[in-house]
This record gives sequence, C-alpha cells and structure tokens, in this order.
Amino acid sequence: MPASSSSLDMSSLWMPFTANRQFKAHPRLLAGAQGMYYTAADGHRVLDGTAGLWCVNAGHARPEIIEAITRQAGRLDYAPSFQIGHEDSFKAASKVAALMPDGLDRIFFTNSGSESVDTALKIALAYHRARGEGQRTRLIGRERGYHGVGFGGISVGGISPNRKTFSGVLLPGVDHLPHTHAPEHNAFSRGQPAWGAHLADELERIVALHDASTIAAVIVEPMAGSTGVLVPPVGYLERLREITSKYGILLIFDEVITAFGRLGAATAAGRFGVTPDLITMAKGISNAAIPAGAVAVQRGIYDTILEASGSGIEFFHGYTYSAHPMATAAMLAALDIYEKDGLFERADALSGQFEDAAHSLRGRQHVIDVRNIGLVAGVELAPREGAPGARAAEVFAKCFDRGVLVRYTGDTLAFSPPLIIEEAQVHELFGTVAKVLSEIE
Ligand code: PXG
Ligand code: PLP
Repeated sequence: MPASSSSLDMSSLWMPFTANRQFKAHPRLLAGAQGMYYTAADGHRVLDGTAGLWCVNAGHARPEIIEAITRQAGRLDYAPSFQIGHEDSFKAASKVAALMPDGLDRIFFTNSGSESVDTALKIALAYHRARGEGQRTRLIGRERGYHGVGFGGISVGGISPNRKTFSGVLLPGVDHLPHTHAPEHNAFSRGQPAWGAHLADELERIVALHDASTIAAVIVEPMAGSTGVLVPPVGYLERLREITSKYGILLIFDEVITAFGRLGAATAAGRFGVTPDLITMAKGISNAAIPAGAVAVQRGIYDTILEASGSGIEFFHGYTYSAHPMATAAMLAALDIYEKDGLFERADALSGQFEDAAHSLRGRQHVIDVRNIGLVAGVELAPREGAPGARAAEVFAKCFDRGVLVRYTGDTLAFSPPLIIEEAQVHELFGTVAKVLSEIE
C-alpha cells in the first residue's frame, strides 16, 4: 500500500509551479503508471490525457526503456561529458539528427527544455561573434511564449507572472513579437487558423526599430503549448522564416513540446514545412523516463563556430550531465519505439478523430473556444467573474477524481495524451470533461 497522504510529512518539499499551501492541504498523489494510465495513491486509475507534462509520448513504463536504463546503470553509471565520451552519446546524436529537418544535424545534449533554450540562445550569440558580427546580441521572443525558467528563457518568454519578480535582471536587449491568440477571428478553428499571418510582419517593425545588425535571433514555439495551445496561423511561420532569412537573423523553433510526434510528425518544422536554424527539444526525446534535452543546429553554424576558434575548446558551454549514459540509453530506446511502432504516423492518423472529439465540446456551457492540431487540443472556458482560472481548476480536480488527467493554464484546458491512445480512450477523455462541464457552476 502506498503511504497515505495523512502520514506523509510534506513540509520539506518546495513544489515547482504549485500552490504549495493549497496542495499540501488537499494533496493529489500518484503512485504508479502503466501505458495510458496513472494509479493514484488511493488506488484509483487515472487516464493520462496529458502525457504527464506533454512528455510521455510512447506511454508509461515501456519495457524497452526500462531494460535499456537498467542495463546501462549496471554497465556505465556515469561518464564525464567534458573531454571524454561514450559510444551511446554519439549514437543518440545521430539518431536525433536523423529525425531533424535536412541540415540540422549537429546535436548538443542538455537535461531539460530550459537548458536547451539557454544553450540555443548562447549558440546564436557565439555564431554571430564567430562571423565577426558580435554586435548582434538582441534576442526576439514573443508575447505568451514559454521557453522554460532559466534567465535566458524567461527573458525571451512572454508569460508575465514568470517574469515580473525578476524584471530588473532579465537579459538586456530583448524585444517581443505579438502573440497570435485572437479568438474574435479564430475561435473554433480546426488545425491552423486562417487569420493571423500578418502578425509575423511585426518582425519588420522590430527590425526597423532596432536595426537588423543588432539582432541575433528570433525564438518562438511553432505551436505555443504552455500558454494554452496557440496553433500558428496559415502562412505565419513561413513569414517569420522569410523575414529572418532576409536580415541574417537566426530562427529558433522551441520544440520542447512539439518534437517527437505531438503534431503527427517528428518535428513541427517538418509538419509545417518551415526549417529554422536551431531546434530546442526535451520531454519526448527520452519519453521522460530520464531527464534529457537537446539542441539541433544547422551544420553551417557548428562549422562557423569551430572554424573561428583556435585549436582548443570551441564553445565554452556544457552540463555535467550532458549526454548522461542513462539519458542516452533512454533516448535510444524511446526513439526506437517511435520508429518501430510508427507513433508519429499513428498520431497523425488519429488526429482527425481527436479533433472531432475535442470540437464535440463546442456548445457545452462555459466553452468559448476549442483549438487543436495533431494530438493537442485546447479548450478555453469563460472565466468566473473575479476568479480567473478557478473554473478550469475545478474541471481539472473533478476530472482527476473521476479518473481522467487534464492540464489547465488560466482558463484553458489542455489535452496532449500519449501517442498510443486508443479511440475509445479519446472518447473517455473528452466525454468525462463534457460531463464535468455540464455539472459545474
Ligand atoms: N520550452 C517549451 C516550449 C516548453 O514547453 C520548456 C521550454 C522548458 O522545459 P523544462 O524541461 O525545463 O521544463 C517547456 C516546458 C504545461 C507545462 O503545463 C509545460 C512545460 C513544462 C511544464 C508544464 O504547459 N513546458
Ligand atoms: N555549481 C557548481 C559549484 C558546480 O561545480 C557546477 C558544475 O560543476 C555547477 C553549478 C553546474 O552544474 P551542472 O553542470 O550540473 O549544470
């Protein structure tokens, strides 16, 4: 029997992105996971409608991954990542590179999405400096963007509560594109909204204001996840690519959520046919079984940085746990599963039914928008007067009690199940939400 929450001392743990006092007064504990389901500490089964935090793409407790990690732990528990290597790190890099758009075949390993973002921003600065354009230091993010919690990530990020406490010490020289959330034009879009490509032209204004010669990179999530599922308007990413190319500005796609099948393709870049210069990844790269992340870099950027340096270390950056042996084992096993089980194709094939199920919530009380792409959906609820977020929080709690895990951010519910979800489970997921929506005030 799992320890009951009443006998568990919870005082020492400072929980991340959590209302600690509220949680500890009413804890919600998970004790196990298998396939599409969690088991809560009280024993009830919970259908995982969110792949954990958008990361368990192949479903929980895959025997191939467990076996790979276990074997590696007994063979090579840890290997230094600076000046020494181990075979699996090179194999994992080749395997990741093979899934990236053509040309993005140089891979830097990290342990998380936040580290991937900081790494990518630093590579962008190092690249321009190597080209003799070291004055290009400005970084452009986007309103509502989430790029993790490092100082670089919160600076280019656009989520106000994540920034305001630290506003005095954010990176200098950052500017932001406008976000693309426009329900007055786009509510209930299926897939990419038709309206909004012109919002990318704001980059022209930003370039005119600061001058292209000061701008190093633009970073965006090709589909914004954390902020509540914002699907890029038709033509929007293409426009960002045109403008960045025109001015020699690097384009970074933050694919921490979208890479590894979420949109029915290996990457969002592949799905949308727009190739950035760098791609940040984490989450699904290891099926979340071991923390892992990576940055994929255009070969020309890697070559430029190497050629410009002397004979020693070319890039002064890295983590104790870059390419940790357990992480490379988990990555190799996870990427094998994606390929062997055709999970990216499966996500694509299922996306039509998923879309229909999500949009079946249209017309239910409180629902003011449904948006979706691949195996992601956002369902936006009308906020309660004076209590933003409260309605979605109640849906989340009631769904959990009834055996379905959803996410919420503000008053948007987010759905991003493992790519192994069955059609009946898609209906269970949205059906439970529909019932809860009809019952709450
Ligand atoms: N970039 C993007 C686009 C992300 O979605 C990160 C960077 C940071 O990754 P790490 O591994 O440092 O957390 C993320 C993470 C949610 C949620 O509920 C989303 C994330 C993390 C936790 C919760 O939307 N995204
Ligand atoms: N802080 C100290 C004192 C360290 O020695 C190190 C690494 O050696 C770090 C932070 C960075 O840790 P990591 O490489 O795991 O990011």
